Amino acid sequence: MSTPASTTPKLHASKHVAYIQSLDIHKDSLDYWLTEHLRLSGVYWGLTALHLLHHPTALPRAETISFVQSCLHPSGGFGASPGHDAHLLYTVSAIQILATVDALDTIPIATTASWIASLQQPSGVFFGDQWGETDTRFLYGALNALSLLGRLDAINVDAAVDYVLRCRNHDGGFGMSPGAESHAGLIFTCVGALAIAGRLDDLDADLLGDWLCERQLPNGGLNGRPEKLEDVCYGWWVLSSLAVIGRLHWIDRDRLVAFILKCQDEEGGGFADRPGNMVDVFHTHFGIAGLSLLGYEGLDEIDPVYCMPRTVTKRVLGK
Ligand code: 3PZ
Ligand code: ZN
Repeated sequence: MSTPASTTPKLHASKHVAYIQSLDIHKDSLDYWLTEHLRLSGVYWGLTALHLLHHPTALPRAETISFVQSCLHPSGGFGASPGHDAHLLYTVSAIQILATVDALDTIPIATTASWIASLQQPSGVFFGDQWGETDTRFLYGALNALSLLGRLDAINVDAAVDYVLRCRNHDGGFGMSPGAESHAGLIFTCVGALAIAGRLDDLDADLLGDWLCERQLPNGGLNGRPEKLEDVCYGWWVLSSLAVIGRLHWIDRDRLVAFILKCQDEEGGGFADRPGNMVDVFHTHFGIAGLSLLGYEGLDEIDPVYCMPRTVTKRVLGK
């Protein structure tokens, strides 16, 4: 017998708020130091989840801003923690955090925008840092951050779009570079980049939508590519891409909601990648973001392109 209403747990919102707050309080714990290399992104994941849960001030705003400031380099880029090298991924997190708490005016916008722009290559793609690894994650991050700063004019947007379109495959998906296998996380970056550039018309939405829908497995969860296991974070990459191309209704909403809710730790709070595993702030953020996109009651609305609260992107971008 299948009766989802009786077997699906509720969202334990206050447990998740307490879990995220606890990450910031136990600064002497081992976990805190293990995540030092991704701290600034961790703050973005935690803060965004708290906003969606209607607890925007559960992390103190002034401390959040001064932590972001402490990760700033003279170059204009940001590192994961104070003293770490600047990298595009953490620079994007810094800008997303400051946009969310309405404090973009606390950083040298022109310097940061030129640092990001300096990472663009003639092919249109971006390096993540001065060491020269490229992929579409960095390209999406650059467009995301520069659009929030109002400085898309600092880069060659058409070249970036051309590069994204070269990463498209015959199955309708996208890979990390031209010719690479389709992967849901990279599809999110390519679809997001095209959305920010205003070039979604260049997509075959039906073909891509079919590939994305095929990611749903019998237990309701979504995987990132064929033959792989389901994972809460892939729920987000697939779902947000479907939302951006206007095909969110193509997946089985109720079964995905049930899968995500089963990944909660009902006692300690937080979400894991799949039921029964250890929770972390990354999957907590993407679990709540996925539920928000699915219209789960009591959550603030998320912007599928920026993965930030819709109220924030409306305020910053004016749309
Ligand atoms: C996780 N990173 O490279 S990571 C990340 N993964 O920094 C953060 N789903 O071992 C946390 N897997 C947990 N807190 C996992 C971020 C990865 C994604 C790994 C993962 C997620 C399944 C195996 C890459 C945006 C930014 C970065 C990524 C994706 C999207 C890890 C392993 C890798 C990483 C961190 C911890 C626990 C948390
Ligand atoms: Zn995951």
